[in-house]
Amino acid sequence: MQKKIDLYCMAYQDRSDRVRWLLEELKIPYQDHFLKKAAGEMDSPAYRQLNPMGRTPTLVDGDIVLFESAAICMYIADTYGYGSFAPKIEDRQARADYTKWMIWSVGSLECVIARMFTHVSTEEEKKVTHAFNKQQAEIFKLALNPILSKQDYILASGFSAADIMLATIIPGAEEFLVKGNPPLEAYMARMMKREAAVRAKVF
Ligand SMILES: N[C@@H](CCC(=O)N[C@@H](CS)C(=O)NCC(=O)O)C(=O)O
Repeated sequence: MQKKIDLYCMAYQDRSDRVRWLLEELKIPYQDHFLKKAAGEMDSPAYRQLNPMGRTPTLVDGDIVLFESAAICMYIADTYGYGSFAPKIEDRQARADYTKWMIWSVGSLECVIARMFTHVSTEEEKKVTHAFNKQQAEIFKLALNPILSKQDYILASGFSAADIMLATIIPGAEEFLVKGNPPLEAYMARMMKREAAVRAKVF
């Protein structure tokens, strides 16, 4: 029997959500390990061996130890879902698009969404941040809307780990990016209905 994968996390809806969802899609046995930051469990020498920064998620699959959620998802998709959840290298256009969206989800989308929640201490800051959020959402729409208006998934080849990355990150900008934007409302509704996402308690 395949040894269970160990997934270290803080809660269901932290950045381990995307990893858990992908594991559920692929029906791979895994064990959650919920770490209590306040109790110092992310600072223990044993955990710091796995993740020197003391952050989550971290994945242990036999001799493979990985942190960084997009990297973990790429590893799982290539190892257990190659050709379906990750396009094959020889499918050059699909693989290039897949890599682009996997990196974009964290490198362009999530880091800006994280910024949307800072600089809100004063009324003046809130105004500036609100304008920033609206402006950034319009830029994201330029990338996402043309594709999601014509197809159900971000890749023409079908559902992939890239959809899991996007659908776990996009809700962070719900008010600016999803609400009143039909292609993304429909996309998120499709994603939220996936049985594996429900089992992984993503939404
Ligand atoms: N870019 C990293 C972010 C990792 C991260 O910041 N994780 C959060 C939980 S979602 C964390 O560990 N926070 C605890 C802390 O910063 O001390 C990834 O995608 O895995």
